[in-house]
Amino acid sequence: MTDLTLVIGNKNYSSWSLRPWLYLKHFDIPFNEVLIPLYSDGYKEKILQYSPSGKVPYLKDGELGVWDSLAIMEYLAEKYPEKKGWPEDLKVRAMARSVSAEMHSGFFALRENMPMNCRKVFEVFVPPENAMKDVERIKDVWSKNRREYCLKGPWIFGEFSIADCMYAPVVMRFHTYSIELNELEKDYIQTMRSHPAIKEWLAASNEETEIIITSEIKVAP
Ligand SMILES: N[C@@H](CCC(=O)N[C@@H](CS)C(=O)NCC(=O)O)C(=O)O
Repeated sequence: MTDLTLVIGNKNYSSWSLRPWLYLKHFDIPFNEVLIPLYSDGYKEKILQYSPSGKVPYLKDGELGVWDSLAIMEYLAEKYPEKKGWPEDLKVRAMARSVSAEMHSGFFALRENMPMNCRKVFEVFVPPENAMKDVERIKDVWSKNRREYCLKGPWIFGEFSIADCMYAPVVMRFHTYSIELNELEKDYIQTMRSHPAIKEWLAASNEETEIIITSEIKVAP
């Protein structure tokens, strides 16, 4: 029995939903899940029954509602401090917050040109120049921090943190669009894709039948 309900979109496509879902699963926090297929008939009204923003993800904790993926994880990190959502060290925590905020407020070309589509793999895909800049910046974030914190664990800052949840959808995108990676980046993708929760998410994505056409049509240039 739990008071927590997470409202999410399609697992195949909803990148923002994946973030707090992974957080809850990774830290074994029990929750109910409500999935509203995005862009299906009446989907907006259904979301608005929960979230004033009209967007997913949305977390209901009893009478309290929290929306926006990062705000939800911040709330969960405070509600369950023993789960350590952020790195313990002040400086590492500042870096984890910086890369999380950078992801939350940027990378628009990547989002636009490489939508999350967990089921799909485009074997030949050359991102447009502006999206490629985003890809390179993300690879820098992963490689630099993986080098620095590798002794502490396999995640961006060693131990699993909110930063990994923020970048999980990019892992899916890099796989879908067959982005060239160095060994450190490949290891990170492998770590994320072998996480039991991610395997569960991917298996559920494969079972979904809804198609969001704007996330499907990508022609390799
Ligand atoms: N900044 C928000 C973005 C939420 C968002 O854009 N969610 C998308 C789904 S991935 C959505 O609800 N789209 C439906 C719509 O805009 O009508 C967050 O981090 O939660």
